[in-house]
Amino acid sequence: MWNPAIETMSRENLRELQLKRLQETVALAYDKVPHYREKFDQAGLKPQDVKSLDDLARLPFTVKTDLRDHYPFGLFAAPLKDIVRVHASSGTTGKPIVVGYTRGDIATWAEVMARTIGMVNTTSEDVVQVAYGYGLFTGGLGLHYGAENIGATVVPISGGNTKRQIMLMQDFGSTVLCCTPSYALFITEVFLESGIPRESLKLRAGLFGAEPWSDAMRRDIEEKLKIDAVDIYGLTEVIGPGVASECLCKEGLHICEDHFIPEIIDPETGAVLPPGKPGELVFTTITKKGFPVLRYRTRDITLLMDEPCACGRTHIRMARVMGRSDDMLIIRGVNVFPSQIESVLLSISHTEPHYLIVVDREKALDTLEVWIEVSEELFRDEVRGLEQLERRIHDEIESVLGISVKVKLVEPKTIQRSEGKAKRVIDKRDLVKQ
Ligand code: DLL
Repeated sequence: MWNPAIETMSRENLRELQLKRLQETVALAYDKVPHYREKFDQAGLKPQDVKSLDDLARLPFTVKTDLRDHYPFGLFAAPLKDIVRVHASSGTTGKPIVVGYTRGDIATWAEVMARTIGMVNTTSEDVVQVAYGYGLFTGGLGLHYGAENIGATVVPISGGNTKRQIMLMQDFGSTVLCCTPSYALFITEVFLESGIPRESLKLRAGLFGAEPWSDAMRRDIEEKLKIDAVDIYGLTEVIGPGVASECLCKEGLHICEDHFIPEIIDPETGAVLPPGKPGELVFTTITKKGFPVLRYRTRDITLLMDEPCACGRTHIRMARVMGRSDDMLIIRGVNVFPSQIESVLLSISHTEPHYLIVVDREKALDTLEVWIEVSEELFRDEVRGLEQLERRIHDEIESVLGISVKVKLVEPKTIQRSEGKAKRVIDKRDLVKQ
């Protein structure tokens, strides 16, 4: 554990710390950011109205379009001379959303990232290969600063050039791999094909996140690569990676609650939901000075788990992200999350974890087609085997979703591989609308 004093602190002390920091952050946002002041004024609220943690629920939400409307630096609470770094991610229009960090915020980030990387017991003896993209994306530099903070040897290779990733992993003795789960799969595939013996790698753990993946995909990567794979979560608007990460119990992601307060809300009504109930995740940062956010609606759907964790950490856990309230597909009136389809596909043998979901509209009727790669041996096998598999996938997806889908089995390597976040869904209905 990187910071046992904080990571195992009593809930009571944690709540006390949260309240003090929340009050400071609300005052900072009100004083320094005209947008927050206006929202507070409209709601008839003053920073002093936050007297307990329950008062958080009275504050207005912040949404992605607020960031767009104040592009690029309008929501910064510190002058540019105090901002030492900016990062950005895609917005709802052509312009990205931009966030800024003071020197202190970078230190906070390196702290929460050290906790994240420490989840797999990383020490200064480890060699950490950072294969997340470096640049405006927060993945590369986030993991980089965290690993350096621990004192591990960092290999800042960034994403791409998969053969070279494997060569350096072997030559440098990388023990921890950091990248998106879809890229981890791609690396695994190239590694298995290379015929390089597993013993020549020292790899023991992977920190995979930045996109949704399933437990089934975890097992697949773990078995093929013979490592522990944990899920790490974060978003640019809050800080980047380092918001929440799984410990080796692999039963939910601990949220760094001394820096970020989570809430789950009903995405329709905005009402706060209790632990155990799925809804939209909302975050309030309570230590950031450059870019504080109050009640930021992530659009990610998950639930909070407040039961104690076997690892001894006291910070609350969130379940794996189940989907997004905005990229949930509605097919013939039925809500469909790509993760539901992924889980079915990965539970079936002879299929590879590479798939694509294609949504279209034929004569006003939505169609859902799932492309899935099958194993080489099966593809060479007789047609009957393929037909049986197609039917099985069709039936299982239908029983989970309650709607029928068209299944298309494709040859290995047909679906484009990703070196960053994978694109799993093509919704042609959007193209029609434009
Ligand atoms: O993806 C930060 C990050 C980098 C997280 C590296 C983990 C590792 P953004 O590009 O702003 O930031 O995208 C944030 O990605 O709201 C989720 O929808 C999704 N996401 C991130 N982590 C996970 C995860 C980074 N573990 C958006 N599971 C978030 C599912 C994830 N979705």
